[in-house]
Amino acid sequence: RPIGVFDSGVGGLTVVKEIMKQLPAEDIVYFGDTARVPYGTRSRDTVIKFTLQSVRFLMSQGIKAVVLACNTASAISLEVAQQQFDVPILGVIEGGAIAAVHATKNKRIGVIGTEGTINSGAYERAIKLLDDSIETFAKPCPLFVPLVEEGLQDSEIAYMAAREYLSFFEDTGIDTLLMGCTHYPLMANTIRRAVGTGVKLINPAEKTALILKRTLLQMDILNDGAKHPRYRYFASDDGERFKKIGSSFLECHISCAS
Ligand code: DGN
Repeated sequence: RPIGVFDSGVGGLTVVKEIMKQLPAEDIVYFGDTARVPYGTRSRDTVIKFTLQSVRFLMSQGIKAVVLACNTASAISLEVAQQQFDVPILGVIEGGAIAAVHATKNKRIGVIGTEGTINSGAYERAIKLLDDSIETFAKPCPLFVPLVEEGLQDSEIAYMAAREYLSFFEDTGIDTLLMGCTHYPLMANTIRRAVGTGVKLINPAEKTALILKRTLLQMDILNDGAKHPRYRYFASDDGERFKKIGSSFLECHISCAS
């Protein structure tokens, strides 16, 4: 049975990429809610409603586990989703927090994400739970998502936006910056240019894929046999745009059903 991956749009493919790398034998069904993206600025209740509907769709595809690749959906609706469905459901917050706590030496971590993710305080809570002596500093960077979707992640406009948002961290002394949004790892070069090379950048997807692997292994449902996995992509709107942006995110051509 496949792993279901859900995102508000195309960004979750950065998480799919990590899952493909670390669990190369697993089939994947991806659902991007492109008709209703972005989730980042929506209310709590709406994000929960959209997430549950999307997971229900993935369940209809016979999946054995779900990854909420969307940081906003993970931050707001993970617990509710876990209560509603009887397959393991993972978000990306835990993995991101663990990786950041491991990476920091001076116990000062910055967090960036959508407004929904930052306002939820989910990353700060997860970090404090692991080590309450760590100080966190959080800043929403809403322009990064459209910049990446337009393919402008390495442009001067992106650099200006990064300088504007990330100057917030200048006097905080952070040594680690958690990229708490699916799209931000694709902008890592520009983010690094803006914060300097002394700050470690964390992509939550890497640790999330490892946690997924461990979970499947513990439940004895990890597929480590045949290496010809099947990947299927669904979007709730406009398969063409999903295909175009998704193919560049995954660095390979994909097709999509809507
Ligand atoms: N996938 C969303 C996230 O990781 O928070 C970003 C896109 C959005 O819904 N704004």
